[in-house]
Amino acid sequence: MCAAPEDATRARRAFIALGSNLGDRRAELARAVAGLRARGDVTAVSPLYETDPVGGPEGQPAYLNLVVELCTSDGPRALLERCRALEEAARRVRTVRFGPRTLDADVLLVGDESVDEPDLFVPHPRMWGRRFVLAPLRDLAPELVPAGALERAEGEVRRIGTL
Ligand code: GSY
Repeated sequence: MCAAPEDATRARRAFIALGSNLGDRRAELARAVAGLRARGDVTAVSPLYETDPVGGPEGQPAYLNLVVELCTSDGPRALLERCRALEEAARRVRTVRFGPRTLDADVLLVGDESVDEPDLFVPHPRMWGRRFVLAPLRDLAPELVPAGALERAEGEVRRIGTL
């Protein structure tokens, strides 16, 4: 439970993953974090990681990844809309599936809610196998990452500081 400023009853702890491997990656992430902060419900930003691409075409550039924590009364769909707006603002064009992108924003967790809809799954279905998600998530919320999950997950990650 998180203490929300205006509506403590509906506020939940939520986590959004951000990644970029095209253009000025750090600037893309900084713009996205600023966009999320505009609503006033961001409570923490993880350290920044440079990460090997998982999936997608061979030879993609490395990603920068981080996780943002919110204490929010927004539900999963409202958070998805915020993520999509950030991706649009970054002029992300979907070409190759899992290919390079200026910005990827994914809803990971929203309190203990589960959503299973055609365009929205919460918890994010692939998060438990991806080190680029679990490493920054563990920095913010170690109790949410099961023992051994980070070690079993795919992809090398290097913590490179903060945004
Ligand atoms: O799912 C998010 C986009 N993405 C990433 C990413 O953000 N980081 C790394 N390291 N690999 C990725 N593959 C995909 S798809």
